[in-house]
Amino acid sequence: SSSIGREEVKGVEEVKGGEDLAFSSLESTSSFDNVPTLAFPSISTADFQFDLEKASDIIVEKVLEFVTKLGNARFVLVDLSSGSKILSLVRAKAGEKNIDSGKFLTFVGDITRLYSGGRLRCNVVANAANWRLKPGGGGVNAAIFSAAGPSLETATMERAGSLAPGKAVVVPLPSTSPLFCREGVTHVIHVLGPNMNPKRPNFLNKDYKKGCEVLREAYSALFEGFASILK
Ligand code: AR6
Repeated sequence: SSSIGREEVKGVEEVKGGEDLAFSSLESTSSFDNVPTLAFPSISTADFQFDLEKASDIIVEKVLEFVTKLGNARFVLVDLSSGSKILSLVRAKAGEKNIDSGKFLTFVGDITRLYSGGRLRCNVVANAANWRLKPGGGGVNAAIFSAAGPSLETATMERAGSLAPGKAVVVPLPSTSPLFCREGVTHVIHVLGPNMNPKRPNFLNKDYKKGCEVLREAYSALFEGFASILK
């Protein structure tokens, strides 16, 4: 809805981070802050080298499935740069499918600074994790573990010691974590996507039949994890 200053692109809204847009007006739309919102990165499409066209199809398919299942919850696909190819592919495909633009948005910004840097409240954040569920390794995993502080690693290890491809684990964030106090994130959901990078474990060696299966499974596990928090 243009009344709250967001840009509509074929039914899907792209909201840019930073302070230069009229996005702060969202704060004053009363019910908005309380809408359960999952922010998620595009799983597997950077370090794990998954094909962007195939990944964008799967993201749109899975969001479509869960947007209807989850009632008033919102889904936000996040990437760092406004030139993000995955964001534009997903926006175009979501527009074609007429996904409710109030329930699915794309957002340009750092997923660890959605509220402080972009005035976007997301109570749940997904992480494109590694199988050891350990900090570091670059990408969004390194950013989330670093922004959340050491308590995320402790809380994660209490829930799971490792993760198989296609699986997700929901981790309640201790209220002392900066990601909780500063950004309002109450849960991190770690997801392990399919890996097409020969230098990483569980390499699928161009097997996109298996790869697509595992990516679908990963998004289902992620969105079901989000649903379990809402209950
Ligand atoms: N905020 C928002 N999006 C981000 C951020 C951020 N701070 N950082 C990266 N992205 P990747 P993968 C986007 O490589 O392909 C790690 O080493 C990025 O542009 O983080 O699943 C883990 O330890 C891309 O669109 O995840 C694993 O070993 C998306 O997040 C491995 O990488 C995912 O990119 C997982 O690789």
